[in-house]
Amino acid sequence: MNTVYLALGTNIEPREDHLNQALGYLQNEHITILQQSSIYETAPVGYTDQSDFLNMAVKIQTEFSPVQLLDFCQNLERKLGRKRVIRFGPRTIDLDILLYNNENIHGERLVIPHPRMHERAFVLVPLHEISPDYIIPEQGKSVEELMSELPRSDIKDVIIWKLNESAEE
Ligand code: PH2
Ligand code: MG
Ligand code: MG
Repeated sequence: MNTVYLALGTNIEPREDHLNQALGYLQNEHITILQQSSIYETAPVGYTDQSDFLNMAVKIQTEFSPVQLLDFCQNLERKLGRKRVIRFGPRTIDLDILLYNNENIHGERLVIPHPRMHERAFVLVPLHEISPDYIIPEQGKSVEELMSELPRSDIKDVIIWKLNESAEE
């Protein structure tokens, strides 16, 4: 069994429905959701002329290989109506594989750890809620350390939108 962290994002309404639908499909005979963060509202990063996102992180267990999981996630993105129009642009749902066990993967289709995760508050803040001490391979730093290196202004743009009470154990 493999332990994997995923990041979910959406900025097309109904945003919460898109997250809930994705979570529903992620719970299946090949994948078990172990933990999920609160839902955060976040200012768009990169391409800024678009609506605010809802973002969250989930910890799953799966028998899928990295590429099988990527195929699954991309199919799910299509099922939920994602159209790839602008890179970094608006989306009904984005499912990114952040971490796969402690592996470093540099494939044609997949780079793990996700190459931009360490600089993105909308990824690190939700991930920190469920796994602050996880050491990110490649960086050799914990989620907590990476988060503390981000500009304060980035962290301020990530606000709890719906608290998940069960995330804090
Ligand atoms: N995803 C992007 C680009 N910018 N900004 C926020 N706040 N949240 C995202 O999920 C996001 C983004 C590309 O995947
Ligand atoms: Mg993404
Ligand atoms: Mg993506």
